[in-house]
Formats: sequence, C-alpha cells, structure tokens
Amino acid sequence: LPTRSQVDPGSLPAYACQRHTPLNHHNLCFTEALETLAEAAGFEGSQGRLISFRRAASVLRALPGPITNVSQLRGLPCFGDHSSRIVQELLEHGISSEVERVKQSERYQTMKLFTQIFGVGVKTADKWYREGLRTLEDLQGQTRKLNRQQEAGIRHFEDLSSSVWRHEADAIQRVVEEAVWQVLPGASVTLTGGFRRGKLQGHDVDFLITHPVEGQEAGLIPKVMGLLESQGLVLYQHTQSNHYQDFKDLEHKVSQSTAIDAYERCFSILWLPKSPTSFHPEAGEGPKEPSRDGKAVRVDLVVAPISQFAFALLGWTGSQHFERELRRFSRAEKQMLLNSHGLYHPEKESLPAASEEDIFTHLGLEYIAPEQRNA
Ligand code: TTP
Ligand code: MN
Ligand code: MN
Ligand code: MN
Repeated sequence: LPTRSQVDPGSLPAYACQRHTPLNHHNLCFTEALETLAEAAGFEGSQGRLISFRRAASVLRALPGPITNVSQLRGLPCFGDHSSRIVQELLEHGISSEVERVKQSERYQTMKLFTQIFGVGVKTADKWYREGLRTLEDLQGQTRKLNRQQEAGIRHFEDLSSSVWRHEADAIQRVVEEAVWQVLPGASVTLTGGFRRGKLQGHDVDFLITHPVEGQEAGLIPKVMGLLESQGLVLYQHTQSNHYQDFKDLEHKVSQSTAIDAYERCFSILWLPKSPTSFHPEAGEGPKEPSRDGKAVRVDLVVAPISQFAFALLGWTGSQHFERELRRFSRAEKQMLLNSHGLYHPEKESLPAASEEDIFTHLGLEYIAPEQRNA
C-alpha cells in the first residue's frame, strides 16, 4: 500500500460502484468517525444524513493515501460541510467533540446495543428506548415484548456479538454443502457477503445456492434445514419461500431501491461444534442446551435459479453501500432498474447475464472485483 501518495480528487468518480474500494485503506480514523455519525443518524431515522456521512466515509476508503490536510478534501465528491468539519477537527485535535459526544450518549449506546440483537431494527429499538428500557436484562424481564427471533437473538447474544472468523465460515460451508448435496446432487454453495469481499471476520455467514438445471433448486431450503435440524445443528430458523411472481408484478419490481428480494431464503442461527468429536447427538446432547465447546453462528441461505444467479451473487456480495450505489447509478445514469433478480429497462424483461461481469458491461461500468467492493 502506498503511504503518502498525493490525493488526486479529479480522478475519483462520484459513484462508489465506479471506484475500487479495498478492505484496508489509509483513512481509518476519519471513516470510523463518519460511520459513527452515519449510524447515529440512522438511529434517529434521518436516512438522508445517514447516506451523506456514509458516502463521505466511502470516498475516503477509496483514496490512494491518507488525508493529511483539509485542502485535500476540496474537489472530492460527496464531501459536504459537515463531513469536512469532522475531518478538520480530527486533523487538528486528533479527536472530534461531536463524535465523542454521540458515542458517550445513553441514546447512542442503547440503540447500538438493541439494534445489535438479531431481529431488532431501529424502529423496535427506538420504541423500547422510549419505554425506558436500557439493557439486555431489562429486555429479559419483558419477554412478552419479544418475538421468537428476538428471543433467540438475546439467548445467543454473546456468541452472535462475537465475530465469525473465516475458518468458521469455511467450516459452516462444509456442513451446509454436505446437507445440500444430500438433498440435491449437483447444486453449488457459494460464500457471499463480507467474506467474499475478503473480510477475515463478519457478523454472519451468507451463502447463495443454485443448480445448473433451472427449477431443480426450488424448495431446497426446507429439506436442507430439516436435515440440519435432524443433526441437532439448528438453533433458530425462519424460511421464506420464493415469491418472485407476486413481486415482479408489484409496480415495476418495487424493490428498485431496496435490498429486499423475493428468493427462497432462510435466516438462521446454526450451532458450530468446535470439533467433530465435541458433539454427540446420540448421547442426547441436543443443541438447545449447547455445551460450551461450540458456537452459535448467524447463517443466511439464499436460493436462486441459475438464470438469475449472477444478479443474486452481485446483490448478496455487498457491501450494502456498494449495492445502494449500483442501484442509484443504474436508475439515475442509465434509466434502468437493478435488483438481485435482474436488470430491467422500464416495462421490459431483464437483460440476461451469465456472470457479474455481464452486469457491469450492461451498465457501462468497469468490472469491480468483490475485494474492491468494500465501499
Ligand atoms: P450482510 O450479511 O448484512 O452484510 P455483510 O456480509 O456485507 O457484512 P457482515 O460481515 O457484517 O455480515 O449482507 C450481505 C449482503 O446481502 C448485503 O450486500 C446486502 C444483501 N442483502 C440483501 O440483498 N437482502 C437482504 O434481505 C439482506 C439482509 C442482505
Ligand atoms: Mn480501475
Ligand atoms: Mn454477512
Ligand atoms: Mn447476512
């Protein structure tokens, strides 16, 4: 990595999907501060401010060297007054009073804690906050407020809030593949999400499943989860069947700017035994009371028909900001609609794509490899 290279703002395109954004970059202290403000804005329901701070942070992640002087911000895309002021403060004092104030506030800390729980979004966290709840213990004393997913999220909070490491993701992949191949020989299981972008740790493990013969993949998840369940490996699961047909008819594929798709999928918590010998289902050690030599891990499974696989792969690789920018670029610059199912001209069928490269080509974009999508 170059260290003190000159930042040339003129060469930095405005959309994150036009830039190479590596996992490791040169401006971590600035991006962390801006991401904190983005997160805090999200907690207050200020979607506009959230996106502004996130865009500014994303620009800094794509720079070839560190910002050492505010003058370097001039001409950078997506850099407003507020973000510039934060960077200036950090350059001058090494700390931003605004960011520190946010981080130390009861509101931010509680919202961060609550939204970290599997199944809890900003709306629910805010409601609980306004009811005076502040801690996990407070929630445990109010179990009637919790749905099945949140209850599982709190029960496994400690495991789920610790990072999933790459070798754990690989171990989960072997378990999932074993089950998938038993149910449907010839199917493929692809690691997506942050791990595909080269991250060494993540908050969950994301898999995309398909089969070379269109249609064979349908209904796969209930069978796979049934098999995993019989092995005592399922701590929680919620499966949704494919509803692409209903979804397609909804006003030009409604999801035009959201990450929601209509694939058959499962949000789950799986039990990952530490070693094959530490788990004895025949001895009656079910996963409901897991012994401590193992770990609960959040796993997302998504099943796509092969004809839509490239779009699903692009959509599930992230980052979330990279995806948002791809969709914004498609809409604003190409008058096309991109989602995890296809790329559509208004009123028309999806353009075919056999690979992610095809999709970038349709959009007139340079291909960006997964490791460079850490926007
Ligand atoms: P995440 O698993 O939420 O994020 P991540 O893998 O990038 O990072 P982490 O290490 O924290 O897990 O989502 C992965 C991608 O999946 C993300 O780009 C958005 C996409 N996605 C959808 O398309 N639809 C959905 O419903 C969800 C939850 C995610
Ligand atoms: Mn390039
Ligand atoms: Mn993930
Ligand atoms: Mn996920």
